[in-house]
Amino acid sequence: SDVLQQETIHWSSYTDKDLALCKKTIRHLHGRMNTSLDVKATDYDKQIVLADIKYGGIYRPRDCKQKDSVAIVIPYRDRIEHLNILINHLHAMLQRQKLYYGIYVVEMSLPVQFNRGLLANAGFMTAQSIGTYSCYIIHDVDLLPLNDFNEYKCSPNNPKHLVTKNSKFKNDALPYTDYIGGVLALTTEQYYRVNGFSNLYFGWGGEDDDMHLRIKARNFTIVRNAEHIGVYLALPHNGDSSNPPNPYRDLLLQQGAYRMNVEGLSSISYIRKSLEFRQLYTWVLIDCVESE
Ligand code: UDH
Ligand code: NGS
Repeated sequence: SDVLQQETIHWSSYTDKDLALCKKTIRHLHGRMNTSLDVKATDYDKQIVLADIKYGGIYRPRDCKQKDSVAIVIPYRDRIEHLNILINHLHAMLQRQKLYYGIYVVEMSLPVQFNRGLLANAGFMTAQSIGTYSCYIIHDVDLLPLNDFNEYKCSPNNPKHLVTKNSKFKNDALPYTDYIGGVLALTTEQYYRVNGFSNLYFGWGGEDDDMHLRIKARNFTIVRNAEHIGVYLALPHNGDSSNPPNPYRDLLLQQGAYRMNVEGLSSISYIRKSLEFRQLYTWVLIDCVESE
């Protein structure tokens, strides 16, 4: 099997101390890609350099050194086609961007309702314990970045919403100014400052707006790239019957800013049931437990 079970990764096998820092270069980039809706994971297989990806989906460029490291965290349940397409697409793009990155897919066991914020927090904690990343990108499984000038890095001063256009919305336009759904990048420090996501949003909706409240309460603003850069293709899917709209989301949001100091990353309660370093990503399975 391609699954390697181990608790630590042997970082010592990387020796990049003699390399020069990676420079931002557009030489390797494609710009706007013409990915269509009938995209398949195999469309990307030939573009990624498998030999350079460590088990767990961790990659470092060979020819230069990156001082930042990025963890892509994908809250996930039952979307295997999307996952395969996204993972292949991301490896191809992130390698062209010469980033030092790892990909973490975080899943929660049934029958508990899906909780994107809690999964993001669990992914953050797991990745932090494995690789002490400097930047975290919380990523929907069904969104493909179409312009590789959309660099998967954090902004040092403010959280960055990497989405400027999304094909799921009318005219691809973001639905409201404060919308930060889909793909959001926070430095490790920013993630701690806002106390992560709320863990209380079970079912669909609101956890991203709650995160926006937290960001605002800490006097951060949201930054975005120019409109033609953060372009995403939304892979079509039916509504998930297992992820119905959360009837409490408006109520939760009303008290969001008051709760943020005590509820979030600091209060998360879960059991890690599995950790697998798969060939193209690290897979984490958690069980929710009631917090006291
Ligand atoms: N996700 C899963 N599996 C699920 C639910 C959510 O993997 O069953 C993850 C996945 O990363 C997804 C993200 O959570 O990209 C966001 O969930 P979503 O794609 O279901 O949300 P979206 O807003 O669609 O794209 C929701 C359709 C139902 C809307 C009902 C409210 N009017
Ligand atoms: C808002 C939701 C957000 C969601 C956004 C876009 O209404 O969580 O719509 O949804 N907020 C609340 O429900 C409080 S979408 O059109 O992508 O399904 O991200």
